[in-house]
Amino acid sequence: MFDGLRKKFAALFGRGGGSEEVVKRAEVEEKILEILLEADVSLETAEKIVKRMEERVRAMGRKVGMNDLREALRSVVVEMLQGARPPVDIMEQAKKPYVILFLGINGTGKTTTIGKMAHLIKKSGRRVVIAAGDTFRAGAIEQIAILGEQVGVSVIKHSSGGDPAAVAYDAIEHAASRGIDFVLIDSAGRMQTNRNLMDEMKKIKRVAKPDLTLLVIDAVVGQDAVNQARAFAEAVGFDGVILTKLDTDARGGAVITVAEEVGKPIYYLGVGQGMDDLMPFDPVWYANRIVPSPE
Ligand SMILES: Nc1nc2c(ncn2[C@@H]2O[C@H](COP(=O)(O)OP(=O)(O)O)[C@@H](O)[C@H]2O)c(=O)[nH]1
Ligand SMILES: [Mg+2]
Repeated sequence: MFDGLRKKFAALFGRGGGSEEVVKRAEVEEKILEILLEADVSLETAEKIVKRMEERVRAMGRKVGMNDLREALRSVVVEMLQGARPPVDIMEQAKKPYVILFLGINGTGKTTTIGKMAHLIKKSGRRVVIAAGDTFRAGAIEQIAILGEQVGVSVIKHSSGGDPAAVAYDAIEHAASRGIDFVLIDSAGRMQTNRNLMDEMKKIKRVAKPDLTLLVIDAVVGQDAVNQARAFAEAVGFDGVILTKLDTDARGGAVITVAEEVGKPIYYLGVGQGMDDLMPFDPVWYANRIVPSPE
C-alpha cells in the first residue's frame, strides 16, 4: 500500500549512496517536488514540504548527503501529519451512547466504513447500534442491514424515503434505553452543490446532536478532497475525516494534503472492502511507510 510514493522515494534516495556523499541538493529537491505532485499532493503543500526541508538541511550548516535529505523529508512529513492526529480515541469514549454521524458525497464509502467501525467497536467488547440514515438511495437500507448482519450489529431502520433524522432519533433512543455504547448514523450521499440535501443533513445534525461528525472522503479524488471538505465545512460542519480506498490506485498524497489543508484530524484510513480493512491513522507509521529507511 502507498507503494507509489514509497517506491519513488526509495529509488531516489537509494541511488545516492551514503551520507558522506555530497549531492546536488536543488536537483534532489526538484525531484521530490515532482514525486509529491505525481502522488496527488497539492502544489501548495508540496512546495511547503520542500521549503521546510530546505530550512532543515540549511540549519545543519554543512554539506548534506542523501541520508540528510531523506531524514529531513521524513521529519517534515511526520510533522505535517502530526497536525492531523486525532485528539480523542473514539474507542475509549465514556459518554453513552457516543453518537457518530457519517457524512460525505455518494460512493465515498460511508456505509462500508460504518460496517467496519461497528465491527471494530464490537471487537473491542463494546456495544453499538447502526442507524440506517440513508433513506434516499434505493438499496441503501438493505446494504447496511446486510453489513449489520455480517458483523452482528443491530440496524435501526425505517422505510425507504423516510425522514433520516427520525431514524437517527430512534436509534439513539434505542441505545439509551439499553445501555448501548455507540450509535453510528449513516447518511445519503450528498453532492455538495445540492442545497436541499445539505439542509436535510443539518436537520439530522440538529436532531441527533452527534458527539462526533466524520466526513468520509475517497482518497482517489486526490486534491478534490480539500474542496469536498471545504463545502461540507461550510454547509454542515464536521469534526474529522476518514479517508477511504487507500488500497486502490489512490496515490497516497491525499493523506498529506488533507492533513495539511483541511485543518481537521484524520481518524481512520480505509484500506479495502472487507470489514477488517480500517486502520487508525498513525502519522509516524504513515510517514515511515512513504519515506522508507534504507533496507
Ligand atoms: N477498495 C476499497 N473499496 C472501498 C473502501 N471503502 C468503501 N469501498 C467501496 O466503495 C463502494 C462504495 O461504498 P459505500 O460504502 O456504498 O459508499 P457510500 O455511498 O458513501 O455509502 C463499495 O463498493 C465499497 O465496497 C476502501 O477502503 N477500499
Ligand atoms: Mg451509503
